[in-house]
Amino acid sequence: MRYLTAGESHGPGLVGILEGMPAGLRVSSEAVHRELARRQGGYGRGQRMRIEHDEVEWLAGVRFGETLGSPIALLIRNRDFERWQERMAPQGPAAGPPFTRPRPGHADLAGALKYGRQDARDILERASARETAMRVALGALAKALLGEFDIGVASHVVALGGVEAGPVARIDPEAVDRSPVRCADQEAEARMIAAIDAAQLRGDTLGGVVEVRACGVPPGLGSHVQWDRRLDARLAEAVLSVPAIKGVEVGAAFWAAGAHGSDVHDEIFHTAGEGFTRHTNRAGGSEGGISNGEDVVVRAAMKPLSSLRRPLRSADLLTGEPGVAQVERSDITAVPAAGVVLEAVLALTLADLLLEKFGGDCLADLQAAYDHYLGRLPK
Ligand code: EPS
Repeated sequence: MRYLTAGESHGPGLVGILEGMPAGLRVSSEAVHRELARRQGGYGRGQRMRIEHDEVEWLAGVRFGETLGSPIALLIRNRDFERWQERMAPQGPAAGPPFTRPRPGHADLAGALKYGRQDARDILERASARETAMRVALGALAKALLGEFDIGVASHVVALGGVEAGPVARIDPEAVDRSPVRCADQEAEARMIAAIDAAQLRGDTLGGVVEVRACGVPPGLGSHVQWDRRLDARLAEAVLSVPAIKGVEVGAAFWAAGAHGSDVHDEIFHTAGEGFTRHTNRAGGSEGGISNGEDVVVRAAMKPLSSLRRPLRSADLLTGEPGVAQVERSDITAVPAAGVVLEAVLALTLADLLLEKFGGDCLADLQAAYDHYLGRLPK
């Protein structure tokens, strides 16, 4: 399964194509819209989320609420385009002042140099995190497929603006979604909100760390036999493909790097009828690049957003003249929303790995292969 997206932040809309989804999966607008609404929330978002009300239009690949096996094409219109029609017109004369003082940390400068553009808006419109709306829509379809196999994906914020949440044994997804910062630790939540308020007053932005977990993942997704089939590699690629994510951790990797092997590795037990079990999951559900039947646990580090109301020093793209970066409207933090995006990309990756192992052009074939495999695993 693979997907592509297109669309500029203030252009007419976002387009997504998902190829390889088996036929016969029930997919609903409600399920997609629920995910899109989750992504639009979170304390610390800016004005833009009051303008948008993301909804999909089904363009291809679905009939009467069921996938056809053909590529699925979706459209999300940008409501803000109404105000940007001249400045983002696909045809006609150039309008609006160019964006020439690049923001440190954004794609503005590197992209303008690479693509030979005189106006960094040609870059920043696509480098915008607006694009993640479509990934969440496609991810909702991947979640629907995983749901048929009782695989669920959830996330929570474990750090924001330097405030760390205490450990949680199980994520209650509904409680997390009720939290304005999507944090399971209420005491930390209050301090995160205070940190966002303080950053707003300073005209600054905040990053953080999000944990994403997939439960119900069978042993056997990914493979040790080739570098690009390793589960850890596939997870890392997906996570790092999300804008502003600069770091990834599978399981307790950074702690494990400083610990003894005897304290790190998850001992193996066997119970008749249940099969192999673990009492710990420091490996994050992956050993040798293969899922081991435990929850897949990934953490992502998000840098603070690079659009600052109190800008950093920069130099003009066309003249080199020193000054400060151009100010663009933005969010103070998008860490809570990033959790929803990370769920989507993890779901898309796991759905892809599921199809890689079990194949199937229609859901019934996939289910038969899956059941046969589970039946042959020792109990
Ligand atoms: C973004 C800047 C803000 C965010 C936007 C990402 O938009 P605007 O420039 O219109 O105020 O709100 O995020 C979204 C639109 C979204 O849907 O998440 C940026 O520069 O990356």
